[in-house]
Amino acid sequence: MPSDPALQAIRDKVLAGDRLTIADGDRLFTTPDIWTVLELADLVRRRLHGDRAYYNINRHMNYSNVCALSCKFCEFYRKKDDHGAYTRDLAYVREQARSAVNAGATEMHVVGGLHPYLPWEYYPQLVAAIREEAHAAGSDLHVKAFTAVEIVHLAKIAKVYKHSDRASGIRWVLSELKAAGLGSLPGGGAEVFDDRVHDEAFKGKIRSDVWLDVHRVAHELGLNTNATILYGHIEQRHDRLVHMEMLRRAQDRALARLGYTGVSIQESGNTEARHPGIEATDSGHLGYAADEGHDVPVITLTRPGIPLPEHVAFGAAAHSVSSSLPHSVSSSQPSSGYFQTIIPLPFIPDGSELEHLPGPTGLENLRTLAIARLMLDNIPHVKAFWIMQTLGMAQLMLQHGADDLDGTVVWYDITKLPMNAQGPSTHQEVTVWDLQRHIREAGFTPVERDTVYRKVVRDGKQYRAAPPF
Ligand code: V47
Repeated sequence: MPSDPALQAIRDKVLAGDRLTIADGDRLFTTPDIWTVLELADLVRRRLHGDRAYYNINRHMNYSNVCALSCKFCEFYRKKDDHGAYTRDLAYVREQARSAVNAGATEMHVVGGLHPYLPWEYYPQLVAAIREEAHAAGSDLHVKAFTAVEIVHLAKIAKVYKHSDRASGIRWVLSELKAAGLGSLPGGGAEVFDDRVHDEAFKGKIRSDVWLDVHRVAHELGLNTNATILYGHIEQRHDRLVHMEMLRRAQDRALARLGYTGVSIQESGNTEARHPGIEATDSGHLGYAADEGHDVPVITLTRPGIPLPEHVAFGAAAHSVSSSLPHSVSSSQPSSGYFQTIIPLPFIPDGSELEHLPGPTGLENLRTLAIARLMLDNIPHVKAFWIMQTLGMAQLMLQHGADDLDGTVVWYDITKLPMNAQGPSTHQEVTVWDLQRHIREAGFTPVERDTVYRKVVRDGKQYRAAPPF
């Protein structure tokens, strides 16, 4: 029984697996009864994933920190002649791929700034180089690369981007990268889907409509993608909910495209019931293509007793990726075209133009992640990215909505560790043993996954992905 009576109706909805509205989300953000919020998120998380908590062995690689943009929240970017600016050549990329394979990694997460001078050809070559090196070393490495704003940048430098028909240029770029071996898109660059916040904090970046277009086209091409929300800076809590609603609607569309119409649709001819949340947006517009019509069914994955659809069930797409190397160098690991994971990213002010802001507190981080689990009832995974949340907080998050920690990472350059005695450090590595220790201590069973959430089975240095259950 919640100590805040206003949470009772929300609790009933969560127990029944009904979709929450933005107004419900507002209440979850303002209630003093945070423990009920956290408990409900845990309930949903366990419904989806039981006591499993996922991690992967991965490497993050930034090909360049040179960026044409100057986003206020960003500490990563440099101008071409700035001290510390770097751009990696393909020899470096190959060396990183070899070292990742030697360490048993299954994933290379690759992002960079919007480089003003690198030619288009560099990017497919980069993807192919990683794939080739991994194969030459007798292994497979999933390339999860390029945020939506980078994809648009690539379409511009490849001279295929038309404002009148941006989807076709985006499709061309993604198809070329997929042919080179791209396996999925990371969730970065979404920030907060709000025009006011966009114009104040990251004006040069693409807006929500374009970000969502890139992900839609990726889904149409059969690539899975992730989504982030960067919170705790100049946005309002309500903005976070609108962001989640926009993602939720995009995911309804992606799942409907994959043929899910009957999972748990809230049957109603009433638009508000089919898309609860629309009524609660202040501006009355959600700013992207989903506004074109509300004919897409609501598809929740979190109803009790309803098995996850085949594509999103953990391990369902499994097949061997061991030394027999069933994939050609260019073909990527199987994906199917939807949002896999939401990753709430707490704003870390250090070194950015918004350094004067305090950044979110621990409880705010917990609450935001729990609300993401509750609102995003059609996105299977919630990641507590330990690099930004810290491993200690990530443990608490596993108990309140998160099911995934990301991976071993090693070098991370977007946000740096401020507490290193030598100054800010990009070396942020944990061992598999340490990840597992944190997961076990939080009361969960550690499960190594690959990028598309198949269980990884290891045999010495070889690994394969297999259905676990
Ligand atoms: O896009 C930039 C954010 C993102 C700051 O897809 C900041 O699996 C906090 O997207 N404080 C990059 N955040 C990270 C990212 C990510 C990380 C892990 C896994 C996945 C995935 C994606 O970091 C950027 C931006 O939104 N960011 N500066 C900052 N000062």
